[in-house]
Amino acid sequence: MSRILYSGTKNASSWAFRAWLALKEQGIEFQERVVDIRRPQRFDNLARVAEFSPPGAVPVLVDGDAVIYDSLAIMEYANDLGGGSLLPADMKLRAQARSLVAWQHSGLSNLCPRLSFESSFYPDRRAMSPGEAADTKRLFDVLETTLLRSGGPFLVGDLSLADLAFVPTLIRIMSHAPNADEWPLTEAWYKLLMSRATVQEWMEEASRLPPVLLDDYRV
Ligand SMILES: N[C@@H](CCC(=O)N[C@@H](CS)C(=O)NCC(=O)O)C(=O)O
Repeated sequence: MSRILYSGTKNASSWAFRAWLALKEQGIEFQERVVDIRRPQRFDNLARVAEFSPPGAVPVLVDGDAVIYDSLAIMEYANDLGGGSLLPADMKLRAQARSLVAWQHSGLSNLCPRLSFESSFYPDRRAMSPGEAADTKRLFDVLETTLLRSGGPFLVGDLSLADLAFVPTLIRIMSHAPNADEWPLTEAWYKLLMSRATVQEWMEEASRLPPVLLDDYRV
């Protein structure tokens, strides 16, 4: 089997998590090579990735002679390989799912930037700042409305790339905001996603790793 996913340290690599999830959810076989992206070895390791993948970042999927980089491209490829079941068949619903994925990919990376994916695994997590609570409310209000419109339990129809793209963000936020009573549909959706075997497999491995401490978490 020639398909190789260059993934990242599991408690530090939210983008790799998304690509990995889409492949796993589609039942696609692949070998996984975990690239250690912790400092200082991060720089040498990613320089080696740059020898075959222009961005020099993870994730990268190498499938025979195709080098597919960026989590979004890998998620779409996983969906194609698996027959398209991770995007709705209806064109408008598909566009809605892609809008959510694109928003997560291009705009939401700056949401609560100091609540990194790494910080979800810290044993002593701090409280959210007022700004982080406001960012969370803005996002969760949208998710709640989206779930109300879809009728649940997923954002758009069946489980889709949109749900998977949000998993690491939900983990970052929910590990710092245990009370989500204001958004019952979002909380139920979060619990449903967390109960999936794929998500549990990643999180169990990630939880066993030594925490990756980042300087800006507490300042
Ligand atoms: N837009 C890229 C972002 C990938 C990314 O930032 N990956 C991190 C690890 S999670 C990385 O390898 N960063 C190294 C770098 O960008 O120099 C994607 O979605 O795949």
